[in-house]
Amino acid sequence: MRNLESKITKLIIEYSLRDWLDLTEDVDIVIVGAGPSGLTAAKYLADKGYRIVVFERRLSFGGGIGGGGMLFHKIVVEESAKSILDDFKIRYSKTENNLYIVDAAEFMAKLATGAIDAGAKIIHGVNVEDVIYRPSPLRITGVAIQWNAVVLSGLHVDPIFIESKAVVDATGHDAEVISIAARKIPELGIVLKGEKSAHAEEGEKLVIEKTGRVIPGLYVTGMAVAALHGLPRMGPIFGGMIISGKKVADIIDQDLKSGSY
Ligand code: 48H
Repeated sequence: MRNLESKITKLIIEYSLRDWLDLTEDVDIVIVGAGPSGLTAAKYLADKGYRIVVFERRLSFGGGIGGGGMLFHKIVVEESAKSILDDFKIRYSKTENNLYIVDAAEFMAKLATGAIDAGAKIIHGVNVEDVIYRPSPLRITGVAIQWNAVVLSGLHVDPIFIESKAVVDATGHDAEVISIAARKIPELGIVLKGEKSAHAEEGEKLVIEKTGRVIPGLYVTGMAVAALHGLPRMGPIFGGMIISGKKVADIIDQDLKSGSY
């Protein structure tokens, strides 16, 4: 080995490939999207000992968190999600309405740190462009992935595959994974209703209520729940997102333990 440049290159390729080789045989759950719901699900599932990979197409964490509310750098969280803020050591100011004000940058940084510290692997710049399915019994068994840089380039390059026991659509407003599965595997019978206009209380309540398994092997959390079930949006209040992430983690855990996933 000659110069430092060569050593840098060798180490990056060698250690990245080690991780990628692990992903070909060692993933329990693929989470698509490193927004609030995906990161929360990643932490609680990793805490339970599952091998988690989060694929995020951007080179950042937090999804819609960073924009706060119309770029004002705070977001709001309800009392019901306080224990999750505490689990992630996220600081807040409590207001008289039992609403908590959180700094957007701290929220996304600590959600990501919590997921990573629990053992979840987060890989940036990777776009999930399709799912893997098996017909009998009909179920989702993993994802097809592509570098997002390739997607943005418009080049025709085939994806590679990552298998898992469960795939979580945490892609936000467009419910991208479910939308692909609905379009390309019509026998799944998935109908995406599309998100409704704002009704914050209803949106928060129903997103949590409808979080869960869509079809065997495929789960939904966060705003993707609203897109799937036709639920109202809620604006920059995030209790529903993180409670939904925790709930999907609990449901997947139950399903995997009972073998009914
Ligand atoms: C890889 C992908 C893909 C893909 C998307 O939008 P998010 O923040 O999602 P949630 O549901 O965790 O949180 C929603 C919240 O941020 C929000 O927008 C709210 C509460 N809105 C209310 C309102 O009224 O507007 O994060 C999703 C992440 C993003 O980082 C995407 O880049 C990523 O998923 N992503 N990554 N492959 N196919 N699709």
